[in-house]
Amino acid sequence: MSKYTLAIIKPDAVGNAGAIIAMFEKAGFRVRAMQKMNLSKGQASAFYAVHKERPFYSALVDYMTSGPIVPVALEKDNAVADYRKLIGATNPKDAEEGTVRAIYGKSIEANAVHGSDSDENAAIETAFFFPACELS
Ligand code: FUP
Repeated sequence: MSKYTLAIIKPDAVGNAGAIIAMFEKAGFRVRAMQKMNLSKGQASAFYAVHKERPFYSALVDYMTSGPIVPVALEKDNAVADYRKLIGATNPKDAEEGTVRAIYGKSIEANAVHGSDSDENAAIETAFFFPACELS
């Protein structure tokens, strides 16, 4: 069971970063590392490399480089599963009421936040943004 997960507040939701981080904290997550930054095309392509054969890949890379993002390393018991429950379904239209994506998501692409989908990816994705951060 993972203790950490990697959240990213995406470009369209950065204006609501404070409210979204408050939702994380209210749900029991602790912020272990956080930054506001701009991704280069190369960084965004590398981060989403698992999707490179998908039709939405280049639009997703463009979107993720369209403005600043806020990656956040979060800590909680059962972090990966609990965080995915808190953010809701990928498409905000399908996300349960009260979830982050239901409240702040605008479309399947501009869906407010990213979340790691496994313990293994949580470790890889956290190291991508916070290589110097000791999380264990
Ligand atoms: P999730 O794990 O919920 O973030 O969803 P996926 O890993 O399936 O998708 C990663 C990102 O690709 C989504 F956050 C948004 C984007 N995406 C699209 O733009 N179009 C799609 O049809 C599916 C996903």
